[in-house]
Amino acid sequence: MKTSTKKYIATFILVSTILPKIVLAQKNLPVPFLSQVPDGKWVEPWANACEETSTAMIDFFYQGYANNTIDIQRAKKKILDIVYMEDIYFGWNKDTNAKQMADIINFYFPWEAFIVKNPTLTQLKHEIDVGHPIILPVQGRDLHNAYYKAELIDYHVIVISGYDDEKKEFITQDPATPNGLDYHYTYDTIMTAMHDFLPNDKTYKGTKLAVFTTPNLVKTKNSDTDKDGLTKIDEINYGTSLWSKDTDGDGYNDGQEVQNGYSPTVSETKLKSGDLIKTAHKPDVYVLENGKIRKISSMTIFNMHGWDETQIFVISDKFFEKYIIGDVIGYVKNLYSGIVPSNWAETTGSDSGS
Ligand SMILES: [Ca+2]
Ligand SMILES: [Ca+2]
Ligand SMILES: [Ca+2]
Repeated sequence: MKTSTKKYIATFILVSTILPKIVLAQKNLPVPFLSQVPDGKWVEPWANACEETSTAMIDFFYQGYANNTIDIQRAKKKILDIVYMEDIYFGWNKDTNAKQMADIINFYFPWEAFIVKNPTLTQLKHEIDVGHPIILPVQGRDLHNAYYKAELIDYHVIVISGYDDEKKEFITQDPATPNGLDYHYTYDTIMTAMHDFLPNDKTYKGTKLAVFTTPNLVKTKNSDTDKDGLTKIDEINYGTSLWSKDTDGDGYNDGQEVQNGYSPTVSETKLKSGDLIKTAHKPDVYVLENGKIRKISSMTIFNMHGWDETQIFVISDKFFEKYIIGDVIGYVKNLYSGIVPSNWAETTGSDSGS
């Protein structure tokens, strides 16, 4: 082998082995940051909502939301939903430990959580490398965060979203301060502060563990925590709630509706005049009017009425078939302005096809 060829190979090996390490030295997953006090007021349930807020951040992450795109109302609703899940499952919501957080996730969320005791630095970083943020219970005062309120010095929960090998720091989403977005703590600080909850200010003696997460459903896909006859994977496919038996609130359980061919997400019995409907398999949109349904002849007519696609209810074929079909909503001629939409009887059903 020629010397120049050897040099080339040596350089190639050097570059290809060192370069990936340099690139991986810093990594941060786009977990959207949420404050546990969305309104800035340290009152219940928010003052004790670090566990729920950490879970909510990771849920938004697995739903594909990037950094900083969650509005306050949406954040509040998600956190309150989790408080409600804890109330219905445990009968209380304050200070949930690692196992209880993992249980709530595994019961009610479309992703999974599992506890790893005494995780090493390498294990924690590996989770970030594979795209899985971590929920970390800590002894709050060990984080030495100057922004904290005094009452947070015992049990606290944060999200590890990234790491920086050059600075030897974890990048976290810390819900206890408005400055918690991408908050850096040293590796040593995190490894020291890591403790599961123990009551009576004893968290510093709690087990060292972390709650790892994964979007892959393995253990829980066939579970039916809300006991409505639909498994977790069914509920995800039908878009129904994992923690409510009756997603659309019409008095019929999700499983019962699916089994009988009705929509579990649209309260079909409560549809009223003016509502827009369609079925899942056909593009035609209809407006409900005095118990009859009238087809909207084109997108132009739809837009001229000021309707919006988000207003359309996708109903079951079975319920659709119960309706009497009325006149099409099409064009009417207007001598002065040309063509205007009509919502009333003299329509012809003609369609420009536009
Ligand atoms: Ca279910
Ligand atoms: Ca359900
Ligand atoms: Ca229902």
